[in-house]
Amino acid sequence: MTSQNLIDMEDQYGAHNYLPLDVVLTRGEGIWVYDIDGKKYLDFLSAYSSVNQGHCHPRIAKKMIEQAQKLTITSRAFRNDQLGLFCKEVCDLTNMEMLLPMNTGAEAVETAIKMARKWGYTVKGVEKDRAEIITCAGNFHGRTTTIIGFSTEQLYKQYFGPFTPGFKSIPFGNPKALKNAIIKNTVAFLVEPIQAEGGVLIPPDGYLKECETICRENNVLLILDEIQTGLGRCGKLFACQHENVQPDAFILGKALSGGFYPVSAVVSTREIMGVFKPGEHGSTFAGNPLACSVAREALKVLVEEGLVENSEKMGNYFMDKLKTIKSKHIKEVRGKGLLIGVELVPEAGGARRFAEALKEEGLLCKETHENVIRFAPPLVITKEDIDWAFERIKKVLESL
Ligand code: IF1
Repeated sequence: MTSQNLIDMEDQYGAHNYLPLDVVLTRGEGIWVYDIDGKKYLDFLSAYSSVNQGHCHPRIAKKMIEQAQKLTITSRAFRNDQLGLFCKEVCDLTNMEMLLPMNTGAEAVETAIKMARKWGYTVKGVEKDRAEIITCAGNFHGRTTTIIGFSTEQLYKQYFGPFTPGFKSIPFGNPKALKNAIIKNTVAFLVEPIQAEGGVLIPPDGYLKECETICRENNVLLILDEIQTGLGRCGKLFACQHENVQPDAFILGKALSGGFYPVSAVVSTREIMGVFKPGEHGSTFAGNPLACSVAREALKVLVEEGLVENSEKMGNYFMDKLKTIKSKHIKEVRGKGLLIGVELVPEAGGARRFAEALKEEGLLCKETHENVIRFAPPLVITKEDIDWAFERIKKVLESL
């Protein structure tokens, strides 16, 4: 079958909820992916930061195969010999006390919402069914009906209502707005340290720290969605460590499994996570031994291979180079670690055509919103690979 055959089949039988670049990939290794004609591309999206460890990392692949031949799932009706180790290891990394495993990011966000509400009613003393959670304009936390209800992006929510009540939206990056939005029934502030989908939006320095203080003063939980910004992506293990912030809960996903398997989690303190009692929450696949074993190895790889440090180093190196490009299309280059956005001026004709041109040069990336090109390669990238990519990026941005 040719690429075109496969594209046509996907478009005929698959729902059209995406508009992918027309490249049909069949193999991946480290930072590289290969299409069915053998052409190779540098992956600058990393499956939205789920392959921080690089595609098909051999250590994680080996673990996955070993565990798949041993025991894959027990359900939570019984215990398995991987879950406790997984919980402990993630708690140690996050300086937290208890973990609740799920599968996708959106499920973990839903879990954090339930946790915060129950904490509000049973610990903080919020009036029955009146709990409020504050979220930010421009957020992206997933696709469930509750989560899209507090999205501010029409594309994600139009025609999918009615929505779940109990959420209040404030502008991102403005601590005063948080302070003013808090009422006695506020249980949590749910926020991304950097809004990736929002266009790689980096809040003012000190924002998160101020939010932490405001939350503490008002007995409101600070819940950080580090599904995309965490696990080394932004040059620290967690993006909030740039400001020495310790949230009340982390929401993790994506790279937690190195891209092998959907694994997500909420980690928090005993006081907060302790609100869940048997039967109140769960999922068939969550916490299964295959997921736990893969995730444990993915985290070991991240730490033992120094990927967090590499993200910081390579991120700075790449950013400095990008800033030297002289192109009439570029409005701003911004980012942290290896989460970098190049915002184009409105006259540039949209980021999509740049992504298409970069694809021809052997680089895969995706526009976010109209005008931002996002660069987020696997964290195993080397200086030489960045140099190779940079030449091509420069060429496209200066010549198109
Ligand atoms: C799609 C975006 C990225 C996330 C944060 C929760 C979730 C995500 C911060 C939900 C998921 C994804 C999902 C994917 C596209 C993608 C995305 F552009 F839409 F925003 F990465 F930038 N919190 N992000 O980024 O996790 O349930 O998907 O596991 O929905 O098309 P999930």
